[in-house]
Amino acid sequence: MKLIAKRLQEAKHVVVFTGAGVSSESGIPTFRDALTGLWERFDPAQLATPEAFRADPSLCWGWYEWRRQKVLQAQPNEVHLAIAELAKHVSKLTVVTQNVDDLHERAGKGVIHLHGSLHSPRCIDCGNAHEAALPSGDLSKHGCRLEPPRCNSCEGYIRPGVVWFGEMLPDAPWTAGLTAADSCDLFFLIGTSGVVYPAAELPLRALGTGATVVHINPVRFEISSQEYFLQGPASAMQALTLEAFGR
Ligand code: BJW
Ligand code: ZN
Repeated sequence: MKLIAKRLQEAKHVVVFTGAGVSSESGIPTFRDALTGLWERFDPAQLATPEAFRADPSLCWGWYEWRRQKVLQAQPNEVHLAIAELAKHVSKLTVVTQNVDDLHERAGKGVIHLHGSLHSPRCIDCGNAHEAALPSGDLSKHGCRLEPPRCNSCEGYIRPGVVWFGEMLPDAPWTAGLTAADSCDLFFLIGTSGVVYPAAELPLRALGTGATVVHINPVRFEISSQEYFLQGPASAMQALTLEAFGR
């Protein structure tokens, strides 16, 4: 902790790269954790691909609206807040997230969304943005079907504004993520299983340009043999910020 706190004090550009583990303490389920992960109960191929949406729009839309409602009811946790606080202490902080919630923003720090957002639905046919109304219908349990709204321009179905498997990451966030990873001197990887590409390339890019990479996760696994590993929940980020900068 002391060594990493010192690197934090000296860093010119810090990148924080987050995954579902960071929002788990706000009550948002991760994807792959045993027993609690979203995909313990649902097959991603049935919900998180464009083919799945076209095959059963109501099942897919109902699942995403259930998740969007959960996010709207959730609050940023101490990790989101610690990351926002860190921005006040370092010369430059870029937050890159795979998360599709808005908890970093609500904690006060703008982020690069690699995998889109639950809050920016669009037409599956013409791509027009659709204003997200408050979720409605019976969303009491997950697995409920809900007919998606229709596009005002072409009558196509409205889809969630997230990036599904087999889809390209949106250009601007992906390029911004690469630029940040290539130009930082300290890179934190927090609460992600690191199995989804191309996002999982970012810590390796940072290592490749000589940055210090710090991995925080309750479950130990390596992304290379060169990163520092802090085993434990994402709240280690709060402890690090305190250690480096005090209150
Ligand atoms: C805590 C904690 C606490 C818990 N504190 N930590 C074969 C090889 C390589 C690649 C591929 C392949 N086959 C297919 C691909 C490509 C594919 C891919 O990567 N697949 C792999 C899974 C194999 N990628 C794509 O398709 C991407 N596009 C692409 O490649 O385009 C090019 C292309 C185009 C056309 C054809 C082919 C290629 C797009 C990927 C989009 C991913 N989208 C999702 C769903 C978003 C929508 C939704 O929300 O439903 O994004 S997948 C899902 O995983 C979601 C997440 O952002 C992403 C990452 O998950 P994350 O955040 O890591 O969560 P978990 O649950 O995995 O991990 C949580 C971690 O937290 C765990 O480690 C816990 O221990 C930890 N934790 N509590 C700290 N308190
Ligand atoms: Zn349309």
